[in-house]
Amino acid sequence: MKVLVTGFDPFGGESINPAYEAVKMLPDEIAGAQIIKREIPTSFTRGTAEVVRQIELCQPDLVLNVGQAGGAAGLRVERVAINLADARIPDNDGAQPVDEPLVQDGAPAYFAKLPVKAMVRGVQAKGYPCQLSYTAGTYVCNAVMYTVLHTVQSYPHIRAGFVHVPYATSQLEGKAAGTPAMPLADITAALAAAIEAAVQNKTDLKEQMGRLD
Ligand code: PCA
Repeated sequence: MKVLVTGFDPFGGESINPAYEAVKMLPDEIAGAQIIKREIPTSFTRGTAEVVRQIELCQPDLVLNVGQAGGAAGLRVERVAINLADARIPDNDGAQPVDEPLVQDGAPAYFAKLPVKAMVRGVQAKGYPCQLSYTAGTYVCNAVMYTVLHTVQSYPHIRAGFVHVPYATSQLEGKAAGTPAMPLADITAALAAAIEAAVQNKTDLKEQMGRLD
């Protein structure tokens, strides 16, 4: 089994992106699956095009895209991607789309094709903070998640989804006191636990993980 794992390049003035830093440090094999690691640009156009190119090139069985969610206290396994770009800051190409669909006449949203609850529990079982999330935002991460889920409509055997990771501790300098972060080694280990759960669980857990907000 082949797993394509991507991480974004730095954006928004940061000098690293903990997503790609952690992806880079993943082992080459998790739960018997081969891990293929790629960096993708934080760009609405180039990031989405590159991930589709990598899917066609690598022919993976499972795709997990990973991005930074600054301010998150732990990992966030994303359940939903929406057909909307509304950028609070320009991407790495200077593009700042407002209220634009990602795919003209595309489905309003897609659900992750991964056992998201099993992934949350898998990460928590290793002692790392992790939550199920019902929005991946409206920036490049959501765009990549939506594009991948749209693309795999034509490859029904490919399972796919997205995980957001918090700031690495090394990024905290100059940020407000109390900004949450995790050591990069912990982000990497937590990500590996999420991948292990995704590889090992073909169906999701049937347990309540809903939210009221
Ligand atoms: N995080 C951004 C885009 C790239 C990344 O790592 C996001 O959450 O949209």
